[in-house]
Amino acid sequence: MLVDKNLLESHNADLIAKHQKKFSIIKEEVIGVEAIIEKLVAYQIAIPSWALGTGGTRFGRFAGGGEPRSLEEKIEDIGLLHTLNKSSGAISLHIPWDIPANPKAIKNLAADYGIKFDAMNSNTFQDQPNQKHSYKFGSLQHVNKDTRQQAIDHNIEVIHHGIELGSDSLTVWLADGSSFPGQLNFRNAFNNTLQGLEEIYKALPDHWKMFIEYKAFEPNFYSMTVGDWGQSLLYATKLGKKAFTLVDLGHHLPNANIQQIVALLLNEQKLGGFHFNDSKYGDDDLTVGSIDPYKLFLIFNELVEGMDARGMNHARDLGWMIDASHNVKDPLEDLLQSVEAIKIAYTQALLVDDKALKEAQLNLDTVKCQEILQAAFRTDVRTILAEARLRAGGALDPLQLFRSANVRANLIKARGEKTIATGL
Ligand code: LRH
Ligand code: MN
Repeated sequence: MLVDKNLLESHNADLIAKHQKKFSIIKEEVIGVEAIIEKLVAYQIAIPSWALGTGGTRFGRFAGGGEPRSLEEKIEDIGLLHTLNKSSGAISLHIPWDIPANPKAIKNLAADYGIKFDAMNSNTFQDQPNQKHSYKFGSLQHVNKDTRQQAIDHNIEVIHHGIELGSDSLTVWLADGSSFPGQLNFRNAFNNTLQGLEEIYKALPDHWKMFIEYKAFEPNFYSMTVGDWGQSLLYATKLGKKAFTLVDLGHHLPNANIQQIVALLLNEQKLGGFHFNDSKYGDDDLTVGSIDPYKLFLIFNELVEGMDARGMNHARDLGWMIDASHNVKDPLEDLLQSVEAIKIAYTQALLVDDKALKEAQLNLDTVKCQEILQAAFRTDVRTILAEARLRAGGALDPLQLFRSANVRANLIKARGEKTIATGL
């Protein structure tokens, strides 16, 4: 066990006095703090199985050591995150990077760590060894019917892996598109893709959801066949009630108003979930909240307002997943920071005085609207998160305990310097 119970308890014992002093102050200031803590304890974020090792770019990859060598070790690492922050209670697998050799054993191992299986991810953006048809020119959009059928069959295979593990959703992200004008017939690409998605949709068990993930560019740089929220919504609407859009924060053109997109997708009841990360330029897959935490807060403000307007359960009714890639940070420390940033933005959004905001909006009092929003954003809610963790049996300061327990050094001792995790 990388962080055992005694280590966690002595860590909390060292910090408890200072924490309780701070908590006694903020609970006087914040209205409904108990209800907020209840929501925080229930709010779990799925960790991507493909982001537990060091990522890289086409210019280089600098492995950090002690990376998981198997799906079992990936679940162990997520188990560690969950032990520390009691907020990482799910894993999102990517097939074929994480095909479970023994699904039953994997399911039991995950259960031992309190980990559930969130959305399954298919992969028709890489060619596997001995694959009959190449995805170089796309998958479901492909001009060749056999290539399209191969991609459909793969997605159905992914659903079967998910059924064995207890997952209840499939994320389809397609790298399909074109890189030069004239290369692609957009209408045929759309119609082929829709037809393929319809075949996959038919294979979904009744209670499953399908998430259509859109992306503005990369790896195609002229058009993407699921290029923005409108196209994803078009597919999801034509497919049926089990199909939804998936918003990856890094998949937008510069300055896109993601919070407005989220509000409208919720209004259409076609928002399925998120791939949280942050970015300055493109699909940078950086630590959540590391570049623009105000944007993240504004997105959660729309989420809380829109979900409450529809009586949705915050923890259960949308897919909450991280999708990041770590080039210069320790992958586990990066994920701890991302989970914290997501829960900070969620808590600040819960602090927004929605009644006063709606009144100010109706009074066209723009100044007051901003004051109400930023009062919530400028509230330091970290002590409320720490209290929620403490009540859930987690660490008061996960990152500090991760370091004081020498977790990375112990992982390197156990696994070696040069181990490479499957994934991005
Ligand atoms: C594409 C994407 C998609 C995954 C991949 C790992 O950029 O966001 O969600 O399949 O990253
Ligand atoms: Mn993604």
